[in-house]
Amino acid sequence: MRRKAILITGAAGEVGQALVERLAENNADDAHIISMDLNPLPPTLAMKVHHIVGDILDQTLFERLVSEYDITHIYHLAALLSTRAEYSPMLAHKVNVGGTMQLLQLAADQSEWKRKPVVFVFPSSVAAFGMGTLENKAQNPRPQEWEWNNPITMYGCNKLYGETLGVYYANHYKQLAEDEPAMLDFRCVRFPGLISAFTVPSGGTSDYGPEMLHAAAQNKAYDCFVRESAAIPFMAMPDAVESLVQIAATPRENLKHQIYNITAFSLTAEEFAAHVQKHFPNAQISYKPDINRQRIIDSWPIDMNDDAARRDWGWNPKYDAEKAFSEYLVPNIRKRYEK
Ligand code: AKB
Repeated sequence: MRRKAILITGAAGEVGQALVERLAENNADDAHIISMDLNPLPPTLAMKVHHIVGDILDQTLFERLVSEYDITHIYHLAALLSTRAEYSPMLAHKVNVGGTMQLLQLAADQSEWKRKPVVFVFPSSVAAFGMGTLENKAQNPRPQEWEWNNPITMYGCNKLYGETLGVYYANHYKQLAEDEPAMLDFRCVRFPGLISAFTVPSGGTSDYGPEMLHAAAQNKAYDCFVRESAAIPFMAMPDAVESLVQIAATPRENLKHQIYNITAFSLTAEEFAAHVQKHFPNAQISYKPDINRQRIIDSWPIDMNDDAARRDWGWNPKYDAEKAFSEYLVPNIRKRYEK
């Protein structure tokens, strides 16, 4: 019999590393964890899971995997982020759309073969929104999932299409009769900008927040690439990881939707800097807006309406801004750079 396994793609990225750590410590079914990325995992993590250095576009790799393992859950995290994707739109489309399609097809085939849906967890992003103008942004601070879906970045377009493909595979692929089991069980959260104490992001546009903080902890001056008043939603990494685990574990019948906004707190760049300066009073932060990255941040909402996630599966972030800085980010970042 094939061994039960959880597959995590993009495992060497920021969310990936935190999720690997979390699931290696505790996953309800004690399933085998297979992580995959183009890059190796840090050695302390690699020893906890079965890590494969490989490309999500490599079909033969997946054929081998499913011949050995019964994949019950897929956390598909691999993606090029918003700033990076603007520089390489073809590659972004290939990875973000082609990779998602490849994984969805694999999940659908496995679900059909086993006659039991594979749980497919897909992190989407605040980048799926596009507010059009700063006036719209100010007047509509908490869009619902289906509102303002007009992304202006390749990454945002890719994420929105990934969501649509997930819903298609789950609900419509092969035009199932009503009594047939679903092809796969697609569950998606839209993340705000994420902030980790242990990793520094790269290639994203919300990166100015974490970059500012990590720079201050290392006594380095920081030029923020957006203006003081730029506002978007954020979340501390432990909450992001818990949300993925939590939505995966929620009984299907409780989920009234397949796509959920989730968020924790919203800050302007200036408010973010004030939190940083409260803990690192010598932090040198100045503002040198980059016109292209500023445009991206201006297109994202100030906040997101996550009422549905709170109602359907009990989403409730542990960290508001105050607590995120004082209890998670600052103590761990201090330790990290003291070393
Ligand atoms: C990015 O900035 O591209 C990401 C995101 C908000 O999805 N951090």
